[in-house]
Amino acid sequence: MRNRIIGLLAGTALIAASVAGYAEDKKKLVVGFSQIGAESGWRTANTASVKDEAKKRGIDLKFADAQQKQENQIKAIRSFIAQKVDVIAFSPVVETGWEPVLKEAKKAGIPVVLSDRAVEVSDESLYKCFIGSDFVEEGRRAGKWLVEKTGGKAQIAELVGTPGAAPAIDRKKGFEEVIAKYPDMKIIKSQSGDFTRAKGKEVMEAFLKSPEGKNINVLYAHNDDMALGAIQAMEEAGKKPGTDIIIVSIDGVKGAFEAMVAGKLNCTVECNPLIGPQLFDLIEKVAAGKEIPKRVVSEEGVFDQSQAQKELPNRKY
Ligand code: GZL
Repeated sequence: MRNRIIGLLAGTALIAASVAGYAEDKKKLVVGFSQIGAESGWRTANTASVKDEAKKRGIDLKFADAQQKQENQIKAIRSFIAQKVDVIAFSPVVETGWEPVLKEAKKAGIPVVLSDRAVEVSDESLYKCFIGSDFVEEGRRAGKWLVEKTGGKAQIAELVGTPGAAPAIDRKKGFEEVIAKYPDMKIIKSQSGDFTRAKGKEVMEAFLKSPEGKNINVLYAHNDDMALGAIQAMEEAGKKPGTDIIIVSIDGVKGAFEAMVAGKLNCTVECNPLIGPQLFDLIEKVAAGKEIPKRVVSEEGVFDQSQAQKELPNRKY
C-alpha cells in the first residue's frame, strides 16, 4: 500500500513538473519592428496599435523608428538579425532596395512580415505576408468621389506622398485611372509633400503662387496631413478651402473629420492604421510555423461632409 502511495505521489510530481517545465519553455515571442517614422497622424496611430497589441499579448517588441530613412530601417533589420529575434516586421518607407537585407534575414532563418506598405522584390519568398491597404483602390475611390462632386470638370493640384513609397505610387495610379475617362479633369500641378503637414503647406503655397495657381479648383492630397497643411496655405492666400478649392484626401484621421465639419475639407478616403491585432495574429502564426496568406487587405470606407458630424465621435485615430 505504502509503495502505491509513493508511486502516486511521484507520478503527480512528474506531471506537475512537466506542466511547469512546459510553461517555462513557452518562452516570450521576440519581434523586431522597424517603423517608418512619425510623419503623420496616421503613422502615430499605427505605431500605437502595434505597441499596444504587442503589450497585450506579452510579446517582447524591439521597436525602431527610422525617421523616414531607408538606411535606418536596413540598420534596424540587421540589428534584429544579430539579436536573433523570432520574427521581423516592418513598414517599408519605399518599395525598392530591400533584397540584400531580406536575403540576410532569410539566411538567418528569421521570417519577415510586411506591415502597411509593400516591397518590390524578385523573390517573393523573402517575406511571408503583406498586410495593408489597397492603395490603388484608395486612389480610385478618391477619383470616383471627385467625378461625382465636380461633374467631371476639374483643374487639379496633387500633393503626392513620399517619392517611391507604395501608397504614393499606387494612390496616383488609381486616381489617374479614373480621371483618364474625363477629358475636362486634368492634373495641372503635382509635387511631393512627403506625407507631412509642413511640406504640404509649403508646396501648396508654391502651387498658389505659380502661373497655374489661379486655375486650381481641386486639391487631391495623398494623405490628410498634407491636405491640412494645404488648407492653412489656402487661407493665408485668401482662398476658402472646401469652397473655392474642393479638397479630397486619404487616411480618415480625426483632423480630417474636424476640417470637414468646419467645411474646409470635402472628402477623406479611409486608410486603416489600426492593424496591430491582425498583424500579430499573422506574426504568432508564422512563429508557430503555420501557413498564412501572402496578402491581407484592410477593410476601409469613404467619408464626406454629409457623414462627418455623425462619424467624428466614432473615430479612433
Ligand atoms: C498608408 C501609410 C501612409 C499614410 C500616411 O498605409 O503608409 O503613410 O497614408 C503615412 O499618412 O505617412
